[in-house]
Amino acid sequence: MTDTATITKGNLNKFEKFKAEKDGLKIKEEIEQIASLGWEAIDETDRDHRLKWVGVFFRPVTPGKFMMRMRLPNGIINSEQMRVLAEVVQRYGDDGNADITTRQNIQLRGIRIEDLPDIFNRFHVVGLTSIQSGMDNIRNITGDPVAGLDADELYDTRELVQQIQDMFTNKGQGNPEFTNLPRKFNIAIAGGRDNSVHAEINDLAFVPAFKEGTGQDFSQSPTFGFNILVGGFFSAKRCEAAIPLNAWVTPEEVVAVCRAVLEVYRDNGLRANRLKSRLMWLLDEWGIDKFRLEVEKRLGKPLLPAAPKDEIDWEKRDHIGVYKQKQPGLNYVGLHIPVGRLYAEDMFELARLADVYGSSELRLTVEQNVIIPNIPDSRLSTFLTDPLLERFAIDPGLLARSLVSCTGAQFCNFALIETKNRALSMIQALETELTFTRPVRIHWTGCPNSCGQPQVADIGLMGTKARKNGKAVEGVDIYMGGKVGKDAHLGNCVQKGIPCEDLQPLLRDLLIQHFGAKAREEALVTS
Ligand code: SRM
Ligand code: SF4
Repeated sequence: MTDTATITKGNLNKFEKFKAEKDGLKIKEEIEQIASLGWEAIDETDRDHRLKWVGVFFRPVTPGKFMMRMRLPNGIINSEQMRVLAEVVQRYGDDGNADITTRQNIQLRGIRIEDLPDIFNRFHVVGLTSIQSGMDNIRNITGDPVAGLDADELYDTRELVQQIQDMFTNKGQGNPEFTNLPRKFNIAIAGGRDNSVHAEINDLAFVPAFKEGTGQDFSQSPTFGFNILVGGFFSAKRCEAAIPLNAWVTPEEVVAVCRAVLEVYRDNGLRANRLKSRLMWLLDEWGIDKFRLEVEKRLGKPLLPAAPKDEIDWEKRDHIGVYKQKQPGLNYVGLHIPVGRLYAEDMFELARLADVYGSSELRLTVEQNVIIPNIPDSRLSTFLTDPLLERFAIDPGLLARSLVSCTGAQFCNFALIETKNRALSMIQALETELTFTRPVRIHWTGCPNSCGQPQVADIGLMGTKARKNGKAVEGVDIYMGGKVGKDAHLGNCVQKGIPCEDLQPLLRDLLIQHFGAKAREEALVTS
C-alpha cells in the first residue's frame, strides 16, 4: 500500500497533494451527502477530481450535467444492464446520451448529481460498476471482442479480464491498494491472431505466444501463454508503442503478473511531473532489465524469457457484418454505430435485439461498435430484416465502417475542435464523391491527448488551432501510416495546422493517392 512517504519524490504536484490528503476512493462514502448538497456546493477538488474515482466526471462544458464512465470488462454487457444504462440517460431527455468508447466501454451523459445514489443502486442490482474508471486508476481492460465465439481464437480472454478487474477493484467494491497510481494505466489482453485490442498502445499488454519445453515432460507440444509488452501510451507530450518485457507467462500467471507490475509502478513510478508519469517514463529511467527484475521480486519468482515469436499474424478484423461462430448453428453480427453515439431509444432497441435474436448479450469493440453474439441460423434472416439495422448497418460504407472519433468539443473541455458530428458529415460527403475498394481507417481526436487514437489510423486527424486569412480557426494535424493487427506500428504526423474548412478536398486527394479511391465519375467511366 502506498503512503505519502513512498510517493514523495521531489515536490508534490497539485494532484499528488490532494491524493495524499484523501484517497480518491473515499468519495464513495460521501455520495449521499454530495447528492443532497447539489453540484454547486461540492468542494472543487471532490467535484473536478475525486468523483472520478467512482467514474463521475464534472463537465465544464455542460456544468451540472456530469458524465459517468462505466467499467465493462472485455466490452461485454447484457441486455438487462444495457436497459439500466438506457433508463439512466432517458431521464435526462435531450441532455442524456451515451458513447461507446475506444476502450470497449460506455460513458453516460447528462447525469445530475442528486441522482447518483439511485443510479449506483441500480448499477448494483444488475452487477454494473463505474468504480476506479477515471484519474489515476486502471482503465477498462480490453479483451478480444469475439472471445469464446471465434473458431480461430487462441485464448478466450473473458475470464482473465474479469479476474484482473476483480483483483484491482476488489470485485467492484473499490480497492485502495490501487487507487493512487502515479497516472492512468491501460491493460489489454489479446486472445486472437489479429490483435483486436491494439496491444501496442497499452501500458501492459498480453499477446498470445507458444513456448517450447515448458511442460514437465519436455517432449510435450508447445504450451500456450502470453508474451508481455509494457509502456505503450499516448499523451500530448509523447506517444510510444509498448516494448517487450522479455517475459512469457501462462494464463494462470497473468493476474499475479498484473498485480506485480502495478505494485512496481505504484511504488516507483515518477510522480513529480504529470507529463512524465506514465509507465514508459519509469522504463526510460530504469531500463527494461531493472524493471523486469523488480517485477520478479514482487512476483516472488523468476519470469521465463519471452517466446521467440508471438501469434499475431493476421490483419485486424473489424467484426462488422455476419460471421459464423465456433458453436455450430450460431452467428455473431457486428453492427456499425456511427461514432459510437447512442441515445436511450437506441440502447433499449439494442437490448431488444440481443434478447429476441441472441442470448441477451452485447459486445463492444474498440472501434466503438456493437456485436450481437449467439444468433441461431434459424433466426438470422429475420434478424437481418430488423428495422434497427437501417440505423446501425451491417454493411456501412467503406469509410464510415472504420470511422472512430473521440468526444470532442461537444462535451470535452480539452477539445480544440468539434469531432463526432464533423467526422460524420465529412465521411458522408467523401463517400458521395468517391468510390472505394477497401475500408480506410480514419480516426478523429479533438486534442493531442489522443483518446481517438489517430496514431493507429490509416489517416489520423488531431484537433489543433490553425490560422486562415489571419484568423484563428479550428484545424487538424494529419497522421498517416498507422498499422494495426500484425506488425502493428504507430503512424506519424505528416501535415500540420490544416483548417477544418479546407480538409475535405485534402482528404479526397489523400484517399485517391494513397488508398485507391476513385472519383465517382471516373469510376463509372473505367467500369
Ligand atoms: Fe481519454 C483524458 C475521453 C480513451 C488518453 N479522455 C480524457 C478525458 C477524461 C478528459 C476530460 O476530463 O474531459 C476525456 C473525457 C471526455 C468525455 O467527456 O468523454 C477522455 N478517452 C476518452 C474516451 C471517452 C474517448 C472516446 O470517445 O472513446 C475514451 C474512454 C476510454 C475508457 O472507456 O476508459 C478515452 N484516452 C483514451 C485513449 C485510448 C486508449 O485507451 O486506447 C487514450 C490514449 C492511450 C493512453 O492513454 O495511453 C487516452 N485521455 C487521454 C489522456 C492523455 C493521457 C496522458 O498520459 O497524458 C487524457 C488526459 C489526461 O489523462 O491527463 C485523457
Ligand atoms: Fe477530449 Fe482531447 Fe480526449 Fe478528445 S482527445 S476526448 S478532445 S481529451
